[in-house]
Amino acid sequence: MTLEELSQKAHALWRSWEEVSANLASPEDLESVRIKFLGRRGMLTQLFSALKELPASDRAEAGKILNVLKERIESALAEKRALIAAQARLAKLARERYDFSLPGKWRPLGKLHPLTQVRLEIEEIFLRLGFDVASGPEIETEYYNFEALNIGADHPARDEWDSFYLGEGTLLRTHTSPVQIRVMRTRRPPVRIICPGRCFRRDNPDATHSPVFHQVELLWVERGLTFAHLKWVIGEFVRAFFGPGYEMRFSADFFPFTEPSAQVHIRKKGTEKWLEIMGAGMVHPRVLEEVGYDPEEVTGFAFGLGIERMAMLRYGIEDIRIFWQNDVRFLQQF
Ligand code: YSA
Repeated sequence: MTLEELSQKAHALWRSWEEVSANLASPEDLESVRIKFLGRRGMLTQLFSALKELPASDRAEAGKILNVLKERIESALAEKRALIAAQARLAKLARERYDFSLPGKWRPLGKLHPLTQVRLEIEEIFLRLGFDVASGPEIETEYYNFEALNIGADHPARDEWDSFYLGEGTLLRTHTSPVQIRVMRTRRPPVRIICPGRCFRRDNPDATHSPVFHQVELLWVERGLTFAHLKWVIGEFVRAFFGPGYEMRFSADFFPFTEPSAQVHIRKKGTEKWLEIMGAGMVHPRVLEEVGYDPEEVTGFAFGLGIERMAMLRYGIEDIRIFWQNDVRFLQQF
């Protein structure tokens, strides 16, 4: 082959490139054309192989021509590639165009149940006062639910906690007080805990009673605690939770596991009805002895607070049963 012939073939190749490249529309087209011209057996590669057939004096000139041709094809390919990608992006945007005038899909926001909100708020108040949060099982033994709390098998007070028995000395706990025992058996004084949890009693449902309800137990055992400390803690708590618009009333009560014992009622100022929110008292010396504490050395106080009752007073709810009805119109208000 002569230099003249090679130069003509190079021109022909460029013209054929121009023809083909006008119709490229996809990345796949681009790739097949690239292979056809620049691939290992492509047209331009074959021309490069023909260089060796030229007289040595012409090879440098011929090589220059082919290199220029190669660069032009490569840069034309790159331009085409960018163009095709841009067209594809535009087409995608056109397909995905949003119509902002269409009405949206309404998805209701979930919220915490009012009882959960109240429980969290109570926990927060006592965490601030330096109490830990403890927990215990809902299925209890008679020992923890009654006996360790000084309520023997034939103690008349057992009738007050009409229980759901599960057999073999187990029952659904009737109050959160058994957690006091579990905590005291594993810790040495000073002990300062609260324990929120569900309780179960065979109480007939009415406006203020539910067979399943929530309590928060509080227990503080330390050297030198008196009933005055108990009254102070309850007073601080009630003020923090309800604010100034409520009144509190202490009255005497009886629990086998506290001596003296009290109950606390709350009412909204300017209303008639008092609502009992908790039972409380100084931990009975027999209970302290039962867990291996020395009642001569430490004293303690405790209470069991009804969460539903707290929520009823806070939100002016007259009937406890509404908490369990899952009526969205009610729940949405909190
Ligand atoms: C007393 C002394 C202590 O040292 C420690 C705890 C206690 C409280 C005791 N364990 C107890 O359960 N007392 S109680 O039967 O009077 O219940 C305490 C509170 O739980 C009540 O004031 C009330 O707010 C709530 N409660 C009781 N039964 C309920 C109920 N709430 C809704 N439905 C029920 N059936």
